[in-house]
Amino acid sequence: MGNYKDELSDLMIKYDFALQTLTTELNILIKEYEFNNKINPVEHIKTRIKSRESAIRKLKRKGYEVNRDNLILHVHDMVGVRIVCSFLSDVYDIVKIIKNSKLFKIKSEEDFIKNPKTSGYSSYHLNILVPIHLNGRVEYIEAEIQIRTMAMDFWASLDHKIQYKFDGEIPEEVAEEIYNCSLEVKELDNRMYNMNKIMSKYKEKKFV
Ligand code: 0O2
Repeated sequence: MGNYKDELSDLMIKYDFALQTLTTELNILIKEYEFNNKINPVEHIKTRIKSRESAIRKLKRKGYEVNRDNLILHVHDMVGVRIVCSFLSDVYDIVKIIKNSKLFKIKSEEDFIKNPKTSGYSSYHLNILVPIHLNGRVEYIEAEIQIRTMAMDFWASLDHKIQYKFDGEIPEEVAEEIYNCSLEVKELDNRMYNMNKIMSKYKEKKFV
């Protein structure tokens, strides 16, 4: 394991460079959007590099041997960004501006809002490739961006705590209850979305 950790040192530096590039580009894209549209779609952004220990756990959970190649191939969220928005419509606007960025390449995307996971988890996932400049050449590093509303974020952090508490073996009645909560989160997001539409109608009137 000691050797494996040493092997990973250069990778961890690349992840760090990718996260810095990604964060800078995201901040620019979001500021530009705010300037053009006079709204603040983002509540907060969280970034992290997945720890080596967590990456090893993920590889084992997926049934892969723990080595550098498998980490690059099968752990897609070593570099992770979570963008938390106020309203559902903001989530899709943020997805659009990221997909329009000239800097990133889009690797894959999954809309767990339209198609939630069986747990009830919902969020929009974009897996992108971020260019980093190293020793005079460009290398692309994968990163996962999760975009969700505050209500979805509240649900996901609670669910994460529950999964941790039961070590993934969640009792049936708890799983059922957390799933039911996800339906209420969905309902709340829809109500907030409609309320926001009504509010913008009033805002328009005020400025006419
Ligand atoms: P952590 O601790 O948040 O980093 P992939 O990354 O695509 O190789 P996976 O698990 O097949 O791995 O992909 P998926 O399903 O897109 O999940 C990636 C991340 O989404 C997870 O990372 C979680 O952050 C989040 N996620 C997915 N499903 C759930 C869920 O049911 N509940 C919660 N709370 N979060 C979820 P990690 O590494 O599992 O966890």
